[in-house]
Amino acid sequence: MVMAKNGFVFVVFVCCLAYHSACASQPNIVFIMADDLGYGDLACYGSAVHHTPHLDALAAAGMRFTDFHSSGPMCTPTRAAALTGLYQQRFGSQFDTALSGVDDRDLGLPHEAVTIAEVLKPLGYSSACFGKWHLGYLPPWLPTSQGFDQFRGLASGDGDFHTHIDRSGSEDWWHNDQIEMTEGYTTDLLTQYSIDFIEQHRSQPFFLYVPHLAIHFPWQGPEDPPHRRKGMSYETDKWGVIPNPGNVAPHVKAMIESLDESVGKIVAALRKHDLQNNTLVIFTSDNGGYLTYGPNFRNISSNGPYRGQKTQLYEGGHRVPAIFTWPGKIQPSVSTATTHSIDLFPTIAALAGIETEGVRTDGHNLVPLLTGEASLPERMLFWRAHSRSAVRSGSWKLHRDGDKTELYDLDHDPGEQHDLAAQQPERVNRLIDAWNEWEADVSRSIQELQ
Ligand SMILES: [Ca+2]
Repeated sequence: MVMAKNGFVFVVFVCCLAYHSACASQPNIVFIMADDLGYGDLACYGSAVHHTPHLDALAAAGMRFTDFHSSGPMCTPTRAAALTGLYQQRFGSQFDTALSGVDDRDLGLPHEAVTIAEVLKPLGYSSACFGKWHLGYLPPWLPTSQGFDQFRGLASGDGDFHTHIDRSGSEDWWHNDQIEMTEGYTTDLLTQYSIDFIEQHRSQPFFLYVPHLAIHFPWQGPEDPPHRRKGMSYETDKWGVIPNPGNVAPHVKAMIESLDESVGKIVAALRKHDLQNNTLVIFTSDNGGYLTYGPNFRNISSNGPYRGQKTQLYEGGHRVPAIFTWPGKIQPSVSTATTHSIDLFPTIAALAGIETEGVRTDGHNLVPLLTGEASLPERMLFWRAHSRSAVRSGSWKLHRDGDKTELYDLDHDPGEQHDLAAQQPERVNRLIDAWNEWEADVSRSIQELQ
């Protein structure tokens, strides 16, 4: 199968024999992505504040990663990478950051991009996206134009959890390509859609993508009040009703515990229909958490021992929780393998029966790692957020911002406190050369798209 659009060629080889033999055992995929959830926000990742029994149980039953990274430090970049298996920079520099609800309403993930939903469709998978898209604001940039059979949720980066009004004051609750305003708390609505979808599709392979809005602002737990009204702009008032901005934590705690309940209900739905042994559940976050926001908001999220926060390329901006659970196939364990959002596409594609060699991806198929058959080969990983960039090689991480460079040895300095750049100029130069090579490569992809 060759999927080619405007010269951006993506080739998927589906071995007929492999496809037919895989049909009977094609696993379901449930991919749940939290929003802005920090490395230290779950009890199973060290939180002493949040009660997350369902996610802790999911982690205890599967493989919990301690060195998993989002492809960007913000929402849009990681979503583009996770769904395509490619560095988002291949789609243009606008994917270095979040698509804006003011300036980017006529943009979206290019239709030339091949998403995991598009690849799974010819293999007989039903697919749904229930949650926050943030890869386009309006048709034709919504999930149903990127291979998903169904979409319910919000297109923008943030909507009121009760009124579903986006930051610009527009209604933002969609059913496929139409606005369909619906009453209910966002996390609960997405959970119910997911449960219904599992029940309706229990007899065929499915791909369920649940990009929760929690715990992105507006910081509203289920019991917090609605805030936004249609027709008002919230560009300068986008955080919700926070009586004590110096302590956002109680609102975030309610959001996290609601998210945890959602995961518990989705897993329970799989169990109810006896699907748990034929379903891979993936849980991760699209970027690290905010510790502070602007001059006022404090005590928001936790990135554990890691430096920095959302929007930054220190570890706190992109090292995130990641849990892969598949009873009988993945043994309960903790993995220190360095893994990344771009690995999700090739992993899911491999499980669906697609020949790994035919998948154009920047990531690695994690199936051998998940099943204990093989470790991952060494590789470098790259991040770019406009002028700031980072490269990871083994335990070494180089940061650049203009002429400024910083070098850290994460094995001995996970908090990125001791800059070794001046002491190791040769290593710095090697990593800069590698990064330049990577940037030249992803820039060629942009030209192919034009
Ligand atoms: Ca985010």
